[in-house]
Amino acid sequence: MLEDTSFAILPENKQDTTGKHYLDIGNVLSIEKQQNMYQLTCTNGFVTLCFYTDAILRVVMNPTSQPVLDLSKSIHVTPLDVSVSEEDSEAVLLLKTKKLEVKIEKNPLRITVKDENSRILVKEQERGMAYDQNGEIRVWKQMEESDHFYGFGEKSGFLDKRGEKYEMWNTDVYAPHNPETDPLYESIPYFMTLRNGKAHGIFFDNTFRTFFDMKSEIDRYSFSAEGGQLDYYVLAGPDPKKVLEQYTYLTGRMPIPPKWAIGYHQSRYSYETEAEVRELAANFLERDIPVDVIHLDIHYMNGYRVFTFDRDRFPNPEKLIADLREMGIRVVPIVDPGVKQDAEYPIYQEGVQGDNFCKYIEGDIYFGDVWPGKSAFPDFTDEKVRKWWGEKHAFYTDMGIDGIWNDMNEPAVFNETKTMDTSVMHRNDGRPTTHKELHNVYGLLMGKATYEGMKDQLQGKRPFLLTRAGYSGVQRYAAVWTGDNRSFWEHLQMSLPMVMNLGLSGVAFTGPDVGGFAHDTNPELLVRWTQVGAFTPYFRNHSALNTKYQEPWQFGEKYETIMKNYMQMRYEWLPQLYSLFFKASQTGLPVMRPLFMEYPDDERTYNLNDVVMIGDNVLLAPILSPGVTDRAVYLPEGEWILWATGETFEGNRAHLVHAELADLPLFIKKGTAVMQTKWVSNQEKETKQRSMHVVAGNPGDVYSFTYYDDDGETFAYEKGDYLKWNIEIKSEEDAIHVTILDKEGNYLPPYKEVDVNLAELKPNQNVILNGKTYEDKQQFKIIL
Ligand code: MIG
Repeated sequence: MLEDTSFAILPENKQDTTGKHYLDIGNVLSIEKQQNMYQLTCTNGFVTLCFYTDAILRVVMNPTSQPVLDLSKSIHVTPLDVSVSEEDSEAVLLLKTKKLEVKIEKNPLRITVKDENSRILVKEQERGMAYDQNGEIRVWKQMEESDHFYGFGEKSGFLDKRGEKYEMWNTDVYAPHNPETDPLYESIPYFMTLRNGKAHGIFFDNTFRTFFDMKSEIDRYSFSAEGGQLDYYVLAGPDPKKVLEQYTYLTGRMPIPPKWAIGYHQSRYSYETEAEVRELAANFLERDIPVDVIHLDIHYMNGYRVFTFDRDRFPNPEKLIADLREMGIRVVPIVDPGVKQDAEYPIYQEGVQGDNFCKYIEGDIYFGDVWPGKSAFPDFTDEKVRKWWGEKHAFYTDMGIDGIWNDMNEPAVFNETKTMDTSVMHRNDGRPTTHKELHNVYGLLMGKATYEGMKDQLQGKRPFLLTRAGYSGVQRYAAVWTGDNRSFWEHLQMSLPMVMNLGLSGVAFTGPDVGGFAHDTNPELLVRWTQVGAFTPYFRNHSALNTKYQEPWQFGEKYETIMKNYMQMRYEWLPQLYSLFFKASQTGLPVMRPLFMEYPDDERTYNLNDVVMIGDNVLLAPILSPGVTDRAVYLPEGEWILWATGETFEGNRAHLVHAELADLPLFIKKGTAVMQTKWVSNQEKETKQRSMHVVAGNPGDVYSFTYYDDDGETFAYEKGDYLKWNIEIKSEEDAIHVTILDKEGNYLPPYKEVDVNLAELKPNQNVILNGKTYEDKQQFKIIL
């Protein structure tokens, strides 16, 4: 293709970075206050401002008419009643809430937003809001020397996005996933700025193709879209956690996942027959290697028709699913959006007869080539179609399936543009508009249809959904895997910043294909990747057609033993991970996170790509290169205990840590605790044992955390059937206090006690549990 040659850098392709061809919004001519909205009429357009909370400001610019405020596909809250003080003068309108100070300069319109301490969050100078005659809209903001940028959803490359330029346009990228490969499958037009240890966020809620440019100019960044309104939210922070809470307040948080979904998933494109799947499952059981899910990729279908099984390959899927369930394993099948054009295929018939497919304005169905050949695509922008699609999932749930894998939902189409014709006219719940406008939300809305449909069918059980494409808010419906990576060490390395930035973008439940999808894996890479996978929020090993098989036993016993050990470790850590997922469902905070989230004042964490945190007290420094058994590990302030050996490492500096192939450098912060269980067997995953591992700290250390548990598979927690403990660990000169500050919920777990193990206790220190001193300090129990 021509783009792959030097033709791509033709002189005519030079882009205008000066912004000269844009028309500025101009001066403010009048301001009208309507309820909680400030409506500005300007020389060249209209702008509305509105506070959603004390800490969240929305700004909307429309070049030609009053802004339309209810178009969002991801905002699921309405503005609160925020009290705003106003100071109006000829040149400036000043608006103040408890958390924000908004300065609106009128000639021309320039907006500066400060926080309660008069710290500047966003500021417009020479350039502000503007647009061009093709409908592109754009805004520039001042960029400080100390700004670091994070988020942007699913992007390759390093953690800190300063100096990058990104495009949001959901795209199926089989290869390559290079640091500059952009866009990928997800579009999350949101980012967080860290400036001198304080953070604020911007959510640019525009579903057209959008751009974020932190590269072209030294003191300005900008964001723009190919069409629509300039509609964005400023989130006040002031720290990374608060920004994320604010962002997920707007776009929603993940539901508590079923426990089985946070276990290990085994996948391949494809396990092609029932016999193969049975053998696979038997292997896991015989070898006592944990697995919760086996995925069925496209070969299970009859001619790639969704909602069918190929009965030659899978003669009795119902029985297969039931038998696997006995073994403690679930089946998750893939479901793509493309519906094969086939007059004899019921789904196609219903789709045509019910008028459920995407169409051109003239009324013809849009067809594109995907796996089944010529296919039609459900119009998920329509409530009626979403319901239809959701109900169709009874086909799977009736068989005992409670998880679905959505792929190709960018939507991917085998053609030059890789997707649907942008002139396709979506119904959009009564407000018809083009695919150009709704492309980026096609996957999100398919996810909504699928998740809600599954939830209805499952009658009280939690569905699991995995998706490739999405938009802001995707966390409400699905986990996200990072698509078609390769079995390269570079892709193992890149998976960490990718997962961290997805987490910083509100999507806590993510992970890469462990072992790598395309290309052939090798035992060393697979082992190192499995060590990381054991701690990524989503843990699935997946590989492509014609590549080496990469199940944990494929490379012999030596490697199998190591991988099995880490996979069992995943299950030992599930009580801790589950509590963190619970937190994510409440606050939006990610399970795997960058160090700066916990240590925003520590500059050395700002672009740290190879060390990650699990929650706020566990740190992972995996080996990410071949042949390496020693690596530098930067540890933030505090003292850190190497999990495997109990050795103490001082924080605020780097250490050289040794790790043989069997070793994973995992640290826990002194003075904190984690919850654990024991691995029993695949059939007995709901274990009857719980323990709390406490590491005594230094005098004065106080740590509090939440332990959460419930039945792990129903929505009974909504009615109070859960267990929630807020626990405090306090270290003193002569005692360690373990105190359950409060208990909540009616859930009666299968365990009746929690074993408490204490590490790092000094001989003169007592252990005081809920105010009572214990004799046997090493081993004692909390009775439920
Ligand atoms: O590459 O369904 O990303 O996980 O195995 C074509 C086959 C389509 C892409 C997915 C991959 C999956 C594959 N799919």
